[in-house]
Amino acid sequence: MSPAIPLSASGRPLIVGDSEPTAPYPVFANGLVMTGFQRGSKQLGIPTANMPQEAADHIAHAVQSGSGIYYGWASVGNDATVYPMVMSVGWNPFFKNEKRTAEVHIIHQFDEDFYDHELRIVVVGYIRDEKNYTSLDALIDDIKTDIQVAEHSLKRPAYLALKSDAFLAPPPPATTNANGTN
Ligand code: ADP
Ligand code: RBF
Ligand code: MG
Repeated sequence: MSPAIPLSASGRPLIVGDSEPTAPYPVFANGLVMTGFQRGSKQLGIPTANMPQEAADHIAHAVQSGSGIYYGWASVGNDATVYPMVMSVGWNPFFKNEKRTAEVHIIHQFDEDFYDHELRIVVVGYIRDEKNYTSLDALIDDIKTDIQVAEHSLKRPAYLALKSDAFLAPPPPATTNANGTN
């Protein structure tokens, strides 16, 4: 028998999906970080880097259900460091958005914002459907559990392997020609 799947305090399974990513994952996307709705996600401790519309639409079409909560790996700008991430794709029923968004919360404390920097992501799996909530606290609690789910689920070897995918490497520095004139 395989060992029992650990549960969150709220009773959700902390490991989701198969032992390795299955189609359509992994899904790759990149784009420059946009300004979002400035709803104070940052003040709530859960800043989300918003993908440009084309990237959001690409992700929504590539992942299994068009909207939902997903997890994977992310890197930013010229930095090669790869971090775990959780992502919300959809219309945020709690806030009644009119456009589809893909918002990435990187599981790392950054010293500075990175608007306009390139965000590269590898989506490795699905966590849950988007929900509507009666309180902001309930939404925040679920996001905190999503973070735990991502951390646990990414430890499996086939998921960990994608952390070193070449797609997440920053673009090579601009080269200069032999006499340095370009
Ligand atoms: P917005 O409504 O503009 O998306 P947020 O409150 O969601 O504002 O903050 C998002 C911004 O915070 C990101 O665009 C990024 O520049 C910055 N940021 C800092 N730390 C993180 C993080 N760990 N994950 C995602 N974004 C972060
Ligand atoms: N918004 C919703 O309306 N329903 C959700 O179920 C939901 N889940 C989320 C899960 C994660 C991991 C993240 C990062 C965001 C989620 N959001 C959800 C989006 C949230 O409403 C948005 O980030 C707000 O801007 C938070 O203030
Ligand atoms: Mg945001």
